[in-house]
Amino acid sequence: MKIEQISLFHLRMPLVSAFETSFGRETVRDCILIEISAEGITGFGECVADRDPGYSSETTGTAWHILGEFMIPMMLGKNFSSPTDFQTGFDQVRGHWMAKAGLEMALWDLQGKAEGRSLRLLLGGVRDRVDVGVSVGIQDSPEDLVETIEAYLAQGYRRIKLKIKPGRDVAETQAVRRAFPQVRLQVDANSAYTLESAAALRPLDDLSLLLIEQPLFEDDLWDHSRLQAQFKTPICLDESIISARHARQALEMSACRVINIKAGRVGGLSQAVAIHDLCRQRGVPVWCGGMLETGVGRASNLALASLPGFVLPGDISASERYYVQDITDERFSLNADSTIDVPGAPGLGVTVDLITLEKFTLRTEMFKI
Ligand code: OSB
Ligand code: MG
Repeated sequence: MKIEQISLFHLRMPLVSAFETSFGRETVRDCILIEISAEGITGFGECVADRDPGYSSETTGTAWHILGEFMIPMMLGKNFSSPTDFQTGFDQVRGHWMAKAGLEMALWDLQGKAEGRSLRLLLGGVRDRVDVGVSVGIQDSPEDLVETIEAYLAQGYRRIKLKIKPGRDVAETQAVRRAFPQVRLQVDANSAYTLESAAALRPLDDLSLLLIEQPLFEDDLWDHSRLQAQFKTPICLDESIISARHARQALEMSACRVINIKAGRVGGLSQAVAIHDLCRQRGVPVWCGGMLETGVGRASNLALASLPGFVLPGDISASERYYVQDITDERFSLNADSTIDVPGAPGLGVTVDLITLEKFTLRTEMFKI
């Protein structure tokens, strides 16, 4: 298919409630929606880089720059037979995984629509509904946290992830464990500790957590392996894993026992599937992470999480947990068994509502051959 036109939309969407992590507090979520037109078909992709470089070094600004100056000019007028082609074509662009992943997602959507097949089928998914949980931001007090979780459990979520940071970790997690002795519970530090300061997390090892996510800095693979040796709870890496090579190296040095896979963080769905395949071969459990996506990125996450190696619940919650108004006509809702249905329509299986899109667009730019 010949790529004829690509449009970028910088979106800013108000969140239902503030989301606080070790790197900051967000009340709105920025992303870039990418629209690719080829031979009468339109595909959409979501670049998950946020406004600030808190989670990763990429931002909506860096992604806009790399897309507009380099990647889009390289793509316009070219024939792409599959998203995998695109990966090899962009080998010479270093880094900028989220920018790449957003473009690649739009190509998957295009391919699925052209072939009349869902992304789930294209990727080799085996489930039509996936196990999900909710990621709960840092609250004002342990009591507030317990109350917030009570409400999510009442909605049907059966796996809870707590965001933690130094000083807001052990007491909070203990309070939640005391209130809900049976709940599937895990914590995420978003790189807030060093090997030394992580000693404070020792008491977490006695709380039957599913895992401890990304305690140390992104580039601390080696220190994660030293920390894992001190904990019986599995360490799960998020930020540290930016490619299948990193995943292999992390596993070979026992830096983690579980991997959180986010297509945005690793340069796209093809790489996400490659990490899934590697982990599956080695019997390492994986789960699908989230970046507070709109309906577009959520559809992609659901398709990815339908692959057989995704054996732990994903950070994929119902649309209403994130946005009052989303940009897709489809709203994702939670089933009674803490699952969400994987879209079955061609491509991502979602329709972008252009009026809502315009409402949340801060700036837009169109590139044509
Ligand atoms: O570390 O998993 C993370 C959101 C934004 C950036 C990083 C992370 C998160 C989440 C939310 O935990 C997951 C979701 O989309 O529900
Ligand atoms: Mg994380």
